[in-house]
Amino acid sequence: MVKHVMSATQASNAARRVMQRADELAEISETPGQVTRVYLSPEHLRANYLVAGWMEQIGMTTWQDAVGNICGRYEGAREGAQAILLGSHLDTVRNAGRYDGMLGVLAALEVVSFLHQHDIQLEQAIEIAGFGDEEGTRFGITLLGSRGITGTWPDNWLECEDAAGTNVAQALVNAGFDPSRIRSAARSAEEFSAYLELHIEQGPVLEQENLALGVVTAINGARRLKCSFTGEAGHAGTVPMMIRKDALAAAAAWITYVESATGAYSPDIVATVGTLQCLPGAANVIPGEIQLTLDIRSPRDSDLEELLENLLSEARRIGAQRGVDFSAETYYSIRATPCDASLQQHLSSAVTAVQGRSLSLPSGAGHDAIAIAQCWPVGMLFVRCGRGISHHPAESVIETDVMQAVQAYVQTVIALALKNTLAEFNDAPENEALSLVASCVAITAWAESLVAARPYQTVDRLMQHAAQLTLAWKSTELNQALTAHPRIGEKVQGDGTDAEMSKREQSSVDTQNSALTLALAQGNAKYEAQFGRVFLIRAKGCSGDEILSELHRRLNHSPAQEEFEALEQLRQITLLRLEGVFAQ
Ligand code: 2AL
Repeated sequence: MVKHVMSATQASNAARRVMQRADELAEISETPGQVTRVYLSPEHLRANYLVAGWMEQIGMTTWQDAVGNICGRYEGAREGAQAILLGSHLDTVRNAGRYDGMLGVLAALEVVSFLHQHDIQLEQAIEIAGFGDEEGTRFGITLLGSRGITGTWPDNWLECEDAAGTNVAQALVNAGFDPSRIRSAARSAEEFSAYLELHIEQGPVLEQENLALGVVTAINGARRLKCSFTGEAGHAGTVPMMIRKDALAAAAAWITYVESATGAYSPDIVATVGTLQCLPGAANVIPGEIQLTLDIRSPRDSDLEELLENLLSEARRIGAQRGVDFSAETYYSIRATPCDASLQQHLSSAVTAVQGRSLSLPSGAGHDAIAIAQCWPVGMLFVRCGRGISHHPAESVIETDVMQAVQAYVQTVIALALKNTLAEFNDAPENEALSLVASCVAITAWAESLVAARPYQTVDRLMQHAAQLTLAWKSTELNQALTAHPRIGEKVQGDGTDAEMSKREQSSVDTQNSALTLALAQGNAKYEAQFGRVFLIRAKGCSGDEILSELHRRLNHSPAQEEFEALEQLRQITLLRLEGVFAQ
């Protein structure tokens, strides 16, 4: 059975590559010595080009979509399979750090690199998106990349202007895109089963807990309110204390209440009075009016609403006690984005396996996952960053944390992408069960016997029975099976599952080495003249030269010896393919 765990050495190599690539991406900036990369800029396109190159090195097909996201696909065991989408963004704030967004894209590349290196094709495909805009640095509107994929760009976005007066439509044209085609970036619901995003925490919780990784429960919902306390201004020297209507004293009482009540409510809800203006603002005048803002955030909308109601009624109570009016108006509101429970569970078990325990925490910052959650279940993995600093050149992560992050990411993706194929095989109607194993070998009777003996308790039992059945094969079965095995060294034709499998198995002879191709063609011709059928060998894992020398060795066989050998090779190819179908 294929072993799908990333070793410490593999993870360490992957983490080193992630750090190097983050440095390489950081060089692509509009301001030398700083990192600033904004949507639809020449730097955005250069970053896309660089990332596409990395995607192609690990067997992904790539494309830049109609809103400027760079996308790659690593095919599953069946072409056109539903995919798990991994992603984050490649744009930055001005004078940014080098990990916010980029770390998620680079770690996703390491997940696919691991699959590619080990020739693992999962039940589901893996796609990676490097989103073009999450931060909203250029146009003041955010999540343009991820909302391109969900197809939810509001109509008026094309008219939004940057500081130089260039609108989104013109910027698209300048960067080589067609504003009338942005809808074509949208993906349909069935294309993805889930979205995962790895991101730096951008806060201090993991560092305090001395942990490299955490699992996000939800991206906080938020409200911002403009509040005012209106009392009565008066002479600071003449108005006695007992009859004052001091707006600042009321506000001060309320601010301390906001702090204590929020702290007591629950550990993951936060509220902040971040601005305060005192009118008329003179040393010798009793404050008549206070304008302030309240920012409140929670991973649960219901908690946010309950606490907010409590805070506002306390403000009114304090005001009433002091003869001061209180009013509040919401000017910004976003609902919480809960992460999918099952994705959280998958992430938590991978994190526990890697670092001994898992910690769940909400995200205080916004992410592409907010947009994606409108269409697909989302899960997020947080990586510790130094002192919680982000949106700043001092943003940092450590390589050993990235190592653990990549290990947990690989484990999660593989667990998600491997459906329980045995259960599916046991329960499927006969024709579906047949088609699941049909591509292993073109011997219908074998597949029928395998299906007839269902259910199997374990994959091992299924493999044992399948192997047993192959022992009955004779020359009739061999000749039947050969129809599905292209000659070694010839370009594999067709696009069915068996053709795909042959192509992968024979990848070592799919080469520009014309001497090898010629020698194989000559050997094949000789073999066919001698034995009357195509030369068959279990090609997976063999180099082109090894295959050629086996071909020459087997030309010395007697017909009976060679039939025995060819049947043995056919058994091996079949069982290897079957193992691939039921890999877990
Ligand atoms: C093949 C094939 O399709 N897969 C494999 O391992 N060998 N074909 C062949 N002629 O040996």
